[in-house]
Amino acid sequence: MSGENLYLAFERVFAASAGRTALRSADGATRLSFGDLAEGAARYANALATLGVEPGDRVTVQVEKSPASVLLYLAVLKQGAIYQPLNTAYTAAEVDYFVADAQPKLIVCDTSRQGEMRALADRHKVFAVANLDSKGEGSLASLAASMDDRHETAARTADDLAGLLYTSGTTGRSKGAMISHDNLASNARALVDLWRITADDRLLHALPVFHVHGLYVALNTAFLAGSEIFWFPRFDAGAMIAAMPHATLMMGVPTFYTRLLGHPALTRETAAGMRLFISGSAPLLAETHEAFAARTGHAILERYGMTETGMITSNPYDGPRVPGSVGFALPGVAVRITGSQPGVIEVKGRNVFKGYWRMPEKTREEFTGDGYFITGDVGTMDATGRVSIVGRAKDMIISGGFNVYPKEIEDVLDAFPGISESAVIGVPHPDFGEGVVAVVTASGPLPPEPEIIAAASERLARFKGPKRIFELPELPRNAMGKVQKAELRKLYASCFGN
Ligand code: MLC
Ligand code: AMP
Repeated sequence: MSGENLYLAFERVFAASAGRTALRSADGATRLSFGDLAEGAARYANALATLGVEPGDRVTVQVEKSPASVLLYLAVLKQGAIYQPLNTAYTAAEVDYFVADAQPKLIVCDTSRQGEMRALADRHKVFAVANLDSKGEGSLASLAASMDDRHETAARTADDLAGLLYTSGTTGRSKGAMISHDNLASNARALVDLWRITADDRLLHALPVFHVHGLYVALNTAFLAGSEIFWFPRFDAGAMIAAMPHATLMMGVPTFYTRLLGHPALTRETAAGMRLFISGSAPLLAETHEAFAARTGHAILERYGMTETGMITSNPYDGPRVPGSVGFALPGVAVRITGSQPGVIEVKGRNVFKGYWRMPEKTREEFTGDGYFITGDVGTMDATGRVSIVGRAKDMIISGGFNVYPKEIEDVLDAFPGISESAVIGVPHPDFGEGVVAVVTASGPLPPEPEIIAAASERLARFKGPKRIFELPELPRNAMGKVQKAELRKLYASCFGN
């Protein structure tokens, strides 16, 4: 059954294209051929084995984006282990939870965070810690460099896990979504076909590689198709536009597109060689879609997905890419709306994950009796099957493509001296789409707003922290005593100047 390891599909492409460029850093410092990817993945896989990692073990990875981090991702697949990527913004307190829950064999962290990660590893009896910095150097890179460049790809079945990606819950604890080799392979193949990705494509890659979008959608499709990747350590509008004449394809969150539009160098000429711009992870405003088309002549193709499901729907490649709509179910994916429209979007197919890590009860709650996963997104579907997302049944904010769960922020704020209770909401933000705002009631004198914001960011990743704090004498509640967040969202709708 070794044929089911996703890495084998990559390996065939790497072997057939060994001499061609696979990944080129935008600053020109690194150029890896597909042959280099295959060799590097083997060296890193041997390094993982030396560190005690066996098939089925979790490998927790919290490192900056570097070409070496791609080799590590490939190596974990090849070795048959389970990749658990973490946002680099997570604080040690946040990482502690993920490590306690996932029980990895190995933690790979940034060199600058070695001390805190070793302490955490001791606490949770993690076998090994290795490091990798933003230049791709560190103990893991050194070990890999000393290893053999051959490693037999581990046998995996279709349902064996390739990834464990944590999504926070609207209530309670974060859940690890168990993602199998077949989930990834089937979804990436569908996207390669749908978006016509080929070996002639050159992908602008500026997304982080710890979430589904930058990791699975972008990398897996590029590896399957044998496309070249233009590698950016982070998003920078000027650098992306400068590279655009050499590229054909871009994937981004809506903030990428609003920032590109804010840059005068984005013109029809700079984008003339581009074949396709794709947006997802958060709603793309119709006005962004229209402004981008007017400036560049390109209709952004919007698609919709989720950590638990991979990609679910996409606008068509040839047909109209309708602003405000996320298009049609991908081939092999069944999508439906429950009850009357708009209603909650449900999805079934090979793309849907295997459940939440060690949470059978939670898993059951999120599926219908007939096996559909309940997304928590609210949408409509027309007679042709075209889906539009109109809201969320889950209390979640998407800021710059990162999910923020109000409950988690409220728990931190409620423990703050002087705050009696809090309600965290998302309101329109010109850069991040939604901006995090906290509305609090005071039980005593409140410190100045910047102090509360700074205190919150000691415990929470900075992107989760409220950008504004407002005080009210009391929070609006309905007859059931539930805080009326919709009222609060109306009240503070223009606090970011929209
Ligand atoms: C950074 N900051 C954010 C933020 N990103 N705050 C809110 N929301 C965000 N997304 C904070 C920084 O900590 C900093 O705070 C301040 O904002 C300014 O930072 P910046 O330099 O302007 O930010 P930048 O590094 O440019 O990052 C912005 C961004 C980035 C939009 C480029 O957030 C990003 O790459 N987002 C992509 C997220 C993504 O990949 N999502 C995919 C999820 S997968 P301070 O206080 O330090 O000054 C998924 C499934 C699917 O959803 O369908 O794809
Ligand atoms: P995550 O859990 O980080 O994978 O985020 C998944 C969520 O992002 C989905 O449940 C949606 O709420 C949202 N999302 C992804 N793509 C889109 C899109 N194109 N439009 C609106 N929301 C989206």
